Amino acid sequence: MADFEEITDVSQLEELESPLSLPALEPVAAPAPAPETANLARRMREDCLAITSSSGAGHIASALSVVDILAVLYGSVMHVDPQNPKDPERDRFILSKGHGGSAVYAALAECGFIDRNDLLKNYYANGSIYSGHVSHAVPGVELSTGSLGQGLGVACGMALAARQDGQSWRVFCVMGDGECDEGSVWEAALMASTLELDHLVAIVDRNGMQSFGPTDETALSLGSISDKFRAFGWAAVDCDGHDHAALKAALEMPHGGQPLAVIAHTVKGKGVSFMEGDIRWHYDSASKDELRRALSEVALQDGGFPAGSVVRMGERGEA
Ligand SMILES: Cc1ncc(C[n+]2csc(CCOP(=O)(O)OP(=O)(O)O)c2C)c(N)n1
Ligand SMILES: [Mg+2]
Repeated sequence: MADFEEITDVSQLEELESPLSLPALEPVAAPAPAPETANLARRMREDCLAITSSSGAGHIASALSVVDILAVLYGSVMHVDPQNPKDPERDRFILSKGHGGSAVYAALAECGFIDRNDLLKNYYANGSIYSGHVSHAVPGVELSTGSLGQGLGVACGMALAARQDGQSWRVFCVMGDGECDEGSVWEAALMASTLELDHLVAIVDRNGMQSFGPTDETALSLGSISDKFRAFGWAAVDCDGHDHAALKAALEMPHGGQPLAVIAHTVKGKGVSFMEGDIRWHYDSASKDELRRALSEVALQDGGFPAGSVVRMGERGEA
């Protein structure tokens, strides 16, 4: 017979004897099942926080912003094999906003491409393959990036190669919204629609911030990015970038004959309350105390985030 202090599960309450008179348990609606990738995202957040904090590296908020996008891609959309990272038939992934590289390493570690302990020990160390901006020296990484605006052009070349070789693999390219200020992004976007690169999916991490503040106040005004891609001849869709079911549906949307742009509305620093939307965390990394607080919040996130937890750009009064 369990004592009240030993109760760890609601079902054990029935085993309790009086004199404790407990109120009848109200029937509650069953929670929506957690998407299979929510657990992966939680582990990735923990890895990103740990490696950036222990090494003193920056860009943790940029990594947390894309964790859910990468968890859905690696966990349920892309065809990739950790045992065979160079499989010629694999889908290709490019993180064009290379400063968020810790999120890619975390995905690769959690999916078995690289050794997690090796990553935890050597991230950002002198001579290590795990540089802060993502490096193709790491198994599973297709392209080193960091100079913004380069990834989409390379992704176009890959998608063209897939089609010319009669292959069915796809290319996924994640860009930042601040990165979309680069003219080279729009030159590549025009090329993709001109060549009808339907193997290509661009994902924009629309967190509304870049390095020094909000995108529209500190740099160029972006307005509706999906409207811009449509005007450039792409299929385009907006979605909540932390809702895994919405992301999966958007990434798998039929887009016959055209490249697809998914505008994922996100929160920079998502998952750690004191990092969300605070520009400090573009460059800063968590102290030991801050890391402890952050990890304790993330530990509770196995079920993912409720749908609609992101304020859409249009609702903030932007076009
Ligand atoms: C060509 C180029 N210009 C400037 C930078 C410096 N820089 C690094 S991150 C960053 C902001 C990027 O913002 P965004 O693309 O929105 O990514 P986020 O950090 O919000 O994920 C800038 C300007 C760079 N890396 N490359
Ligand atoms: Mg941004």
